[in-house]
Amino acid sequence: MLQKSDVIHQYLRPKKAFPNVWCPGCGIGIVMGSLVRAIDKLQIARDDITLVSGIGCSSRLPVYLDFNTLHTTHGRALAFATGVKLAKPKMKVIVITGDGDCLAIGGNHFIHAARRNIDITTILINNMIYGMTGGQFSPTTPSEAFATTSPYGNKENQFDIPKLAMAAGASYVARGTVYHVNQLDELITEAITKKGFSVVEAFSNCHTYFGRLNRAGDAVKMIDDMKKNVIPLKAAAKMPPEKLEGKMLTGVFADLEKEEYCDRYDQLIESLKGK
Ligand SMILES: Cc1ncc(C[n+]2csc(CCOP(=O)(O)OP(=O)(O)O)c2C)c(N)n1
Ligand code: SF4
Repeated sequence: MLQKSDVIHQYLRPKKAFPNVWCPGCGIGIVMGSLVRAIDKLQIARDDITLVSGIGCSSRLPVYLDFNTLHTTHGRALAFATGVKLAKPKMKVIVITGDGDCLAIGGNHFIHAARRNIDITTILINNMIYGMTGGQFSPTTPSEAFATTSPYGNKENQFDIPKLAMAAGASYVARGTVYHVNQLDELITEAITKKGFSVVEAFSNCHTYFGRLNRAGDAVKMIDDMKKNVIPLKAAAKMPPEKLEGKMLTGVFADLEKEEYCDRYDQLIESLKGK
């Protein structure tokens, strides 16, 4: 029987795509493992899955996996994914995106995909910086944090991804980290099975840029800090606000039953037949 850690090898494109571009210790590979284990657990046929990404270190992920894959332009993964889903409503469409890709240039697509509640799963890898282009600040870079474009500290406020996704209309919203791998596997599994727009924020480390510029340490230190700074939502509900200061909450923020966009579109077509 395959070990849990070996499952991923069945789904790689070893000859075509390797060696990979990621820095040693980057958390994006951990997210890739979680995604593959979720798909393997659900036993979805490869041909029934399309992975769509934009541009960025996070967005390289689908390149290494043997599914239908679309590596598109920066920020536009959700726009392409919407097209795929409308053309092939039975397809499981999964978007892999970074905080810059999804929330800066792609922010418009993100809120409107959530507003429509279209049946797409978005895995948003949040490393709080633009990794691929050398460490510019992104919409999730904390206030006063350093980036190559904020040498005196970032003067903008950061998005809270779960709150943004919920306010915009997503039906499933969760946050996990690359330290809490078993939980991340479960969140991604639930998101894929959920009908409607589902979002999993996967908090990850970019030690090469965020870590170095903010003296947050190497990959091991940054991942270890996730263990120390994270509180599960259920535990947080019983804690006083002062104990939650500076902590990150993880778990399922929303799991709602809402009408889905492709279904509404089908109903419209049905109602117009013969008219
Ligand atoms: C239209 C356009 N604008 C800008 C870029 C340059 N660019 C490539 S990746 C990237 C940022 C990636 O950051 P993020 O999405 O957070 O992913 P990460 O690399 O951190 O995983 C940018 C600005 C581009 N390729 N195309
Ligand atoms: S630059 Fe950062 S996000 Fe990109 S591969 Fe390296 S550690 Fe990962």
